Amino acid sequence: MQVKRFFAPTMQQALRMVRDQMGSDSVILSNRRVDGGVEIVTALDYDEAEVRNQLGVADEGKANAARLAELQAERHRKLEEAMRRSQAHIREVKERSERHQEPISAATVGEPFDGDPEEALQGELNGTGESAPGADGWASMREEIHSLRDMIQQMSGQPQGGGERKSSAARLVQQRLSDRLQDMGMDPAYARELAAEHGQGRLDLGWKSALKATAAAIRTESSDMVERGGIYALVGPTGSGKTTTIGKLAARFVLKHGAEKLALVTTDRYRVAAHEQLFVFGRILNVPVRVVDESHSLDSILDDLSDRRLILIDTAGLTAADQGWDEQLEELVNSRHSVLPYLLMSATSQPRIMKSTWHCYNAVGLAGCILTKLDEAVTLGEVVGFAAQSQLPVAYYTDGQKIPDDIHRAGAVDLIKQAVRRHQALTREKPPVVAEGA
Ligand SMILES: Nc1nc2c(ncn2[C@@H]2O[C@H](COP(=O)(O)OP(=O)(O)OP(=O)(O)O)[C@@H](O)[C@H]2O)c(=O)[nH]1
Ligand SMILES: [Mg+2]
Repeated sequence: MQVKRFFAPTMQQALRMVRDQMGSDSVILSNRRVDGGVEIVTALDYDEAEVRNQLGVADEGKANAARLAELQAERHRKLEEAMRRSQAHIREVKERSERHQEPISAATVGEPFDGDPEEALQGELNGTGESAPGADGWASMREEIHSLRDMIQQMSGQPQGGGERKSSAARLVQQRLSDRLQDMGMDPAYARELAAEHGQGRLDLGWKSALKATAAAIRTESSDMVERGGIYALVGPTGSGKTTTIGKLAARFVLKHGAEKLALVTTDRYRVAAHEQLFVFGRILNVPVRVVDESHSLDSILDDLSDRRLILIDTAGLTAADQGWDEQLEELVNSRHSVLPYLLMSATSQPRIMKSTWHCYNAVGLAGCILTKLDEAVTLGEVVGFAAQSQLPVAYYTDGQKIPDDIHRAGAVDLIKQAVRRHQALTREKPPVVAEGA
């Protein structure tokens, strides 16, 4: 938990400072008029149980939430004041020592110090500081520095030692990290797993480390299927964007290489007017469209199209319960041709739907995936989590209905950056939480 005090001439300015420096997740512990303006005390990662523990107010009856927040703010003000006094004292000793160039009596601060007290303080705060040579006697200065360090720890909410408190602080960071990852849209189990692994220290470092690990787990394709050619079948739930994506890929191919080396195929003979959209694309691009049916097997059609550099196969978005599900997937799996199935995953799906879809289609030997509808998703943690967990190479992502513009090659870091930006935009929209009665 990080507590900070802000001062500004007006409430509006003070609130803006809070939002800029603490983000919108901070809790306002107290606000009051003071000489020359307004003072606000806020806390990031505010934890009521931890505050009760720190203040020794275990009994809920003794302090309700608002009173507790006020007590915590008051404690912070006192700590800041004590710290200011301490710093002034150290500065004063240093100046005196420099002015007189003479030993300062052990009764005050001990032996003269020939190092830089600021450096020593920094070393102490980092836990690396040693006594300066000949500084045995400046015990009171050291004491001051130690108490200053304790105050800084208290103000930043760091644990003061003791295994139990340390582990409860670590648990708190992990909980916060897991919450934030889930807030970003990630699957709860995956978020908890990441938090347990990366939430060992500070929350901000854990957050960066978890995102880095997610980016490292995402596999992406190093070449463009439109460039390398081949036979690709797009599979996935109904409405995931298979036909539209085929339109985008086909248009990209025609723009670069012309229409002669491209063909479109559909295995969807299960639904009324199933092929219409594909035939429209075929007509516009001047590309043949072939339909797999009782008289034309997939293999015979692919034999006919053997001179084509790129063949894109559209499939029907069926569920495992639908008639035709097995038949359609078996055609792909049992083909004599090297058909590479790509799963289309909409970014608007819930993580557990993504997981079950992936398990359903895994049987066809997925070669990769295409992430669709990134423009429609509120958060992108779902889809980046899916890519990281499934480890399916991501070929493209799509972010709109425009053909051929709204399809892009995917980079792992780029996807994570988009997910972070989307999450930040979302949290910016939330106003800071105000503790009741503050
Ligand atoms: N906003 C947005 N809409 C998309 C995107 N991709 C596809 N769509 C739209 O989603 C709807 C469904 O897309 P289709 O391509 O028909 O989906 P499908 O997977 O072929 O669906 P079935 O044929 O029913 O299995 C259409 O209205 C598309 O225009 C995208 O990236 N963003
Ligand atoms: Mg379709």
